[in-house]
Amino acid sequence: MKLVALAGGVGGAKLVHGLAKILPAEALTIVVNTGDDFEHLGLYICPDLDTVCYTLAGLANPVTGWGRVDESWQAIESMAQLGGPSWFRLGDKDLGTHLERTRRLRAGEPLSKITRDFCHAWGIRHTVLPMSDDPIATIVETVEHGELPFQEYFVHLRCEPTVRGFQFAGVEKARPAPGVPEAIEAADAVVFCPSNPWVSIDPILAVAGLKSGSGAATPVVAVSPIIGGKAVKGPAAKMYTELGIQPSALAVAEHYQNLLTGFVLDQIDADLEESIQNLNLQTMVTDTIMKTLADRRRLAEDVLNFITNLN
Ligand code: FO1
Repeated sequence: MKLVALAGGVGGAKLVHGLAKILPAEALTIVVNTGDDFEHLGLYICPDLDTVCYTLAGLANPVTGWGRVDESWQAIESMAQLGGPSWFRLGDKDLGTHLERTRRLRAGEPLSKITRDFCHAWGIRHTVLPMSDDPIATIVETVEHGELPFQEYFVHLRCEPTVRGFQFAGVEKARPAPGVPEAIEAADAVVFCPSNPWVSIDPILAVAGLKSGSGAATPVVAVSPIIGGKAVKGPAAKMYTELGIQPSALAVAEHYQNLLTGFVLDQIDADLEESIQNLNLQTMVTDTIMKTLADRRRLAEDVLNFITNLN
């Protein structure tokens, strides 16, 4: 089975890690959101791409989910001592990634090629692709501050502003990265990882597109990032509420509805299964919480079994 997984940061990285433990290298292509990317301190930072790669390489910080394990913070702390901006915590090891990526981007190399080389250096065998080599910036429209660049909203303002909507600046001119359309075309199934629908999966769909949906040749399955009305991590549930939608697995299924064949929801939300099936989606109820590596693998196995048994 050839699978394409669409992923944002921490939640998406956990499921693709599980999938990568089961599927051989040629059977899994991971397309990662780059809408969160930004230039900071003169460096080009790709948070979701790095989170996915560090996780697959076993280099991720297990506490935060982002950044590197066994990290030190000397550079950012000496900068803070000088009065420099330290709200976005870049660790010393992580800085090496940003320095080298920025150097190569400035030399004119595309992000997809740099990512391929970094994956090779980190021992990652599965294909990891940025959604695009072109700049696309997620902008969060807020009540209090108007339009905010994503990391300004997410990290600097701790997701506190009230969300009114989103824009993906640059998407009209952007093309999917080389390999993305080909991987989707060749896929036996596409999985939307349990990432934020608004700011992780939607930007990927905005540039990479998918032929919609139920009944189309390639099955598309989403795993809910909302469990019991709450996001496992991050502001997804808060965003739904502020946009006037009650956060739930059903709301996620409705969000993606026209693209999906199947939907995976947590056992806590089993009472929503019938409503989701009424959207003309096939469903699987399982334990979707991924605390351990074994959990990642188990959920990945469940998702693969679900896909194999879709009608
Ligand atoms: N998230 C935070 O909440 N605070 C940080 O200081 C922070 C730094 C950071 C550095 C590198 C990196 O790759 C990710 C980092 N993140 C940080 C996570 C990141 O902002 C978000 O997880 C994603 O953009 C949302 O998926």
